[in-house]
Amino acid sequence: MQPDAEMMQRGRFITVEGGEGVGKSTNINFIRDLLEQAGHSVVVSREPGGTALSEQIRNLLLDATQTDMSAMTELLLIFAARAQHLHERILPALASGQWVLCDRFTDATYAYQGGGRGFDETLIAQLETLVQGELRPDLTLVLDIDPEQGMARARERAALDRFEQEKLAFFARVRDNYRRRAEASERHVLIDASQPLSSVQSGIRCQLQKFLERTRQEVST
Ligand code: Z5A
Repeated sequence: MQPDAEMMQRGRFITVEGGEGVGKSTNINFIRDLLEQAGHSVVVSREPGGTALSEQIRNLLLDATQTDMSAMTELLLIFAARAQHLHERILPALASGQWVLCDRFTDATYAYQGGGRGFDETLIAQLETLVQGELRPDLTLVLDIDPEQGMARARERAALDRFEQEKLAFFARVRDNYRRRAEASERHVLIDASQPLSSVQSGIRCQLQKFLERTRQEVST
């Protein structure tokens, strides 16, 4: 098959990002429904996680009793989970023409391990290339909210995990990193997630319609 034909047949990779309690889980099914209405077969997944092995790694990462985990161990576990997720789920789905919709991906690593923990972005970029090769999402919706408002939403829901125990300053750095990356790239779209759900979803619908239109044009030219 010619590379162009492969590209046309390949599914698209959409990620949803943002800080705590921003509404990713709430909006994932809404996004899946819009994509399915447009005629696409959609695989919904999440990171860390998405396969049996990667979900075990997720449990380690979120376990609030793992108070001694080093930042390097955390970073490498995240990429280990991602390697398995790509191998077992994401790459086969994209190759078969399915669309993959993922709750968090490597932008979260830049935001949490880069912005939050202070790792040099060059190191994250090296791991990104090692694990993903050239694969990057085709569209990333970054839901943006003041961390205090997001934490208040998250707190209402359940016991706090290992990440959620971090201080507000950590989440402020996470947010800054997401916003900076979103401003610097065309594949990211920033959505104001502080609004009522219906407004957030109008914004998401509008961005997805633009993306679907671009995809249709790519396939027809
Ligand atoms: N992590 C990392 O460090 N590095 C990485 O590379 C990756 C991840 C991939 C697990 O992620 C952790 O892994 C995460 C970063 C780290 N850190 N933490 N914590 P996760 O995505 O599973 O966990 P999360 O960010 O904590 O997700 P969350 O708290 O479940 O947030 P959410 O999915 O964005 O929010 P939600 O559950 O949809 O909504 C929260 C509440 O707000 C809920 O009650 C909703 O009904 C309500 N809500 C949602 N939208 C609205 C609006 N618009 N108005 C009012 N209320 C709303």
